[in-house]
Amino acid sequence: MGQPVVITAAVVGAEVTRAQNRAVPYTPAEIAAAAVAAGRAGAAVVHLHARWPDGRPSQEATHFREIIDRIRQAGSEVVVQCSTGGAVGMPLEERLGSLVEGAEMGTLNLGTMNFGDGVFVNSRPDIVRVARRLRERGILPECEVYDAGMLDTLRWLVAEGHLGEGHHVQFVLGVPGGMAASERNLRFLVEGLDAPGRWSVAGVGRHQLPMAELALSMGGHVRVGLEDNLYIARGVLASGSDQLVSRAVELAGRAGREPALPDQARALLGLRAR
Ligand code: KMH
Ligand code: ZN
Repeated sequence: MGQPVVITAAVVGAEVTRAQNRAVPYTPAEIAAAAVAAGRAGAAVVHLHARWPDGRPSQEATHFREIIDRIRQAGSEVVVQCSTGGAVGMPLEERLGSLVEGAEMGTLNLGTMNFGDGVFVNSRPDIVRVARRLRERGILPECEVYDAGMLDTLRWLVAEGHLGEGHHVQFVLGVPGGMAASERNLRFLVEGLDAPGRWSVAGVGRHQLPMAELALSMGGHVRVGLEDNLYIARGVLASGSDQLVSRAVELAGRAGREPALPDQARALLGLRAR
C-alpha cells in the first residue's frame, strides 16, 4: 500500500445552490450532518463554509461554532478546516469570522484573481493578515493555489516567516479565471513545490474525479465535495458529498492507497492529535 491519502470533503462552499442540487446543505445542522456523513464515507478533513438559512454565504462565528459543535456531538473526529475565503465580495474582516475555537485548519488564499465573473480579492497585505490571524490562533494554514504565480507568493510567505510552523497546499484547478484542471498543469505545479507529498488537488466541476485519480497516482491528496462539483457522473447529480467521498475511496483503492483516518491525517499534516 502507498502513502495513505487524506481525503478532504468540501461539503458546501459559497457559490453552489440548492436549486442546482437539492443535496446542498445550508443550515448548520445540515452542514454538520453532511460533514459527519463525509467522515463516515472516508474523509479525514472537512472544509467548511456556512450559509444563512436562505442560502446566502455566511462567515458568522455563531454558524461555524454550531457546525463544529454538532460535528463533535455526533462523535465525528474529522479534522475541521474553516474557509477564510468566504464568498467573492466579502470584506476580509467578515471572512475571518470563521476562525473560531475548534478550527484546526484554515484556508489562506494566495492571490487576487478573476473568479467566474467576479473578482476574488486577496492582496498581499490581506494574505499576511490572514496568515497572522491563523498563527495567533494556532490554526494550520492550507494555502489555496489557483494559479502558478501563487506558488511564488507561497515561497515569499515562507521566507518572510509568515506561515509559522507548517502549512498544507491545495491546488484548486478549473476555476474560470484560474489555471485549468489539466495533467500538465498539475505536474508543473507539483514540481514547483519545496515539500513533496504535502499537497492536495481540488478539481472543479467535471474535473473533480479525474484530478483526484491523477493526484492519487502522483502521491498527493484529494479534495472532493459539492462545493466544487455537483455531479457523480455525467448528467447525474451527486446525492451528497459523502457519495463523492465514497467514489474517491474507491479510486484510492484502485491506486493502492488507503484513506487516512482523521488522526493519521493529523500526523501527516503536522497537527496535534485530538
Ligand atoms: N468561495 C470562493 C470565492 C476558500 O474556501 O478559502 C473562495 C473559497 C476559498 O471558497
Ligand atoms: Zn471553500
